[in-house]
Amino acid sequence: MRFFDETKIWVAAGNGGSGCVSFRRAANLPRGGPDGGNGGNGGDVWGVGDAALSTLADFRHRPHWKAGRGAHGSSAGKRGRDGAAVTLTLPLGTEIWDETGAHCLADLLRHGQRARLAAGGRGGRGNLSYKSSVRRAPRDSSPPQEGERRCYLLRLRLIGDVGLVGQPNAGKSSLLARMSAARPRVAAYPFTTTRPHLGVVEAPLADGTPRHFVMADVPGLLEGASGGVGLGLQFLRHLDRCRLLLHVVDASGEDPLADFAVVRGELGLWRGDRGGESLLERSAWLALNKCDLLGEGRVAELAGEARRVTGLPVFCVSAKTGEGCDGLGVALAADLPEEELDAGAGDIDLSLSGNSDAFTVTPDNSQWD
Ligand SMILES: Nc1nc2c(ncn2[C@@H]2O[C@H](COP(=O)(O)OP(=O)(O)OP(=O)(O)O)[C@@H](O)[C@H]2O)c(=O)[nH]1
Ligand SMILES: [Mg+2]
Repeated sequence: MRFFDETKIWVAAGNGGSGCVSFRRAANLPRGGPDGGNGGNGGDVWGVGDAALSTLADFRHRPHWKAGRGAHGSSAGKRGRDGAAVTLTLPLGTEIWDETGAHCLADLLRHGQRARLAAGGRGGRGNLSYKSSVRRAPRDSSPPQEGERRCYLLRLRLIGDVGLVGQPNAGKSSLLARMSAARPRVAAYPFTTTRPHLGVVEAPLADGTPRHFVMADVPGLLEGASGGVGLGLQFLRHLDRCRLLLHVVDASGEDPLADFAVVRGELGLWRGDRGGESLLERSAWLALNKCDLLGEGRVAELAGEARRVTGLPVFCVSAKTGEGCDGLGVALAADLPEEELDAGAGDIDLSLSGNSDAFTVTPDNSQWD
């Protein structure tokens, strides 16, 4: 399946139903009075965050969504039925942008968090609602409102704690598979990974309590990726939310530190679409992978050199044998702050017309005081 992380959607909320103008007629009841009911409200369109999804592919195939219209009011004071709402389930980390992609309007970070994308139109008032002590037989009705129609750009920015970066074939997917239950494809050729993968890593804290964090594996970066070489830099967006970048370098390669420098260079050239800090300012650690292919002396020598040159915390691991992986997991768990990702993440209203709840009339008696 192809991975879609950006797509446009068009949403249309339902129109309100018309209010009814009618008078009660019965053989035994002359002048029965007005009895036209209000129209029902049109349905809203909602987006809701769902932790079980990881792509926007559904919306690429089906970009138009429409909620139901409100039914018309009818005689005997009957109010029309409200239109059915439509709910779009979106992967966590979906950002809702305006149509032009210039402003990010909302960010779905929590499972079940909702955003109203378009408000349904209010139903029109029927003539019953105009009846008063002085107006016994009103023939008025108010027109129903139209439902909102909006176009949004959806962008997926996956949520991970630790992002794996490195050149193709460095062993990023192997490391993710070793440390979590995720099973991304692993093979001895570059660009085995063509879309981001997430895995949950469990590692104990110093007091033995287990800590979970999410590790994100994205396609490898080549020199010139910023100019479109390989798969380019497009997937770096998914590392934007990671609190820590874990560089994975093939320690058995010709010049592991030069490989690392190439990746750092490309990270520096990436310009996020939300501004903010460059990925180079993000905390970074270095994992020298494939250490099983090197002699012990060479590993120690390389690790020392890497610490000196990069100034980063360095770990020697082998995704193949598992050596050093548990230690890396424990160190990562200890380093990650207990952060509330969803702090303050409540429901969001993006509709322009505000709440479509029924009319409220507040009498203003101040002039009589
Ligand atoms: N000997 C050895 N081989 C490894 C180790 N880790 C990964 N490999 C091998 O290296 C090759 C590439 O591994 P992947 O995990 O697919 O590499 P990747 O970084 O995800 O590559 P892309 O997805 O193409 O960017 C595979 O053939 C792995 O079996 C390791 O620790 N030791
Ligand atoms: Mg891979």
